[in-house]
Amino acid sequence: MKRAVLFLPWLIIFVADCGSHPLKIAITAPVNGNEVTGVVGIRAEVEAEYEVRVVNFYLDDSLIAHFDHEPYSAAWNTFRWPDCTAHKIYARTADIADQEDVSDTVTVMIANDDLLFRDDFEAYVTATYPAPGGWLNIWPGVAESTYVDTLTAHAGATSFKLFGSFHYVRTDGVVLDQSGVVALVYELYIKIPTGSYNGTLTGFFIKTAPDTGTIVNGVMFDFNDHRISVCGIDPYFTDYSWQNGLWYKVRVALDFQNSVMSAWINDSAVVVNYPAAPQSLCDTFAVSTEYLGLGPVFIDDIAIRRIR
Ligand SMILES: [Ca+2]
Repeated sequence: MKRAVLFLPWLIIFVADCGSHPLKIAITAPVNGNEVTGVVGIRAEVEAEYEVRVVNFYLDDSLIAHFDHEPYSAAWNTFRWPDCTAHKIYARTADIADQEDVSDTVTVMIANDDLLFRDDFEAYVTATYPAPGGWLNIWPGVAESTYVDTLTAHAGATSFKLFGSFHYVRTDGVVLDQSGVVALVYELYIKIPTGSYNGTLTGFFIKTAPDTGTIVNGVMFDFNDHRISVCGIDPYFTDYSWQNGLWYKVRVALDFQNSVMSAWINDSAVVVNYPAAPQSLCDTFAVSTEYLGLGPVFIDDIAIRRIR
């Protein structure tokens, strides 16, 4: 009798272990009930005893991302959905024993308001190209060195590194939906690190020939004289000089009705009501390295808003 009591706990533990190989998935971002703007990171965590075979993300019951390994992380460009709409996000997983689990559903509201575009480069998997955010490559530069990087950031953990060479400018852009827009303002942060022999241009890209292009309604950090110039219809050379290794805030306001632009560097006005190129040339917002430069340029915290 005494011996049987001693053996019982062993039996209970053995039986419980047979049926317990947990598989559990949860959405860790975004947060349920929150408003979201710009490019949003969707992330999930899985608790599993067996190897995870698959993780799928669903947005409003449509499959939007499929993973067979970590990280379970996808970037969602909310500008492709109407503003002020609610959306459901959940994830499903299965392991190699064909056990399955479904996460709780997260519901978020898109609140882009006057934003035409915004990207802080935090939603992407490190060392990947930010295509899910709507970015497209225009000129290749050093393609293998151009990606979302953790080396430096104006805010958060990551920024977008563009790498240009002597022979190949690196240019990337985002096509904006400007229906109904008569004026806009864009802001971004730019850093050219110490040791980079490069400059940068940001503004609106125009292709002038199959293999040439230019930037209008923008700002240029020239590596030859380390001065900042403004690119309206014609260039305007400011007295503002820039240094390697620092983040600069660039802000440009465009009034298409009056065809003028104003620009600020670190909140100091460098030009006011300068003649600007027409809106018909401004469909693609772009960031670029400088022609004949060599090295990286970092970009972070871009926001483009309509002015009503
Ligand atoms: Ca960032």
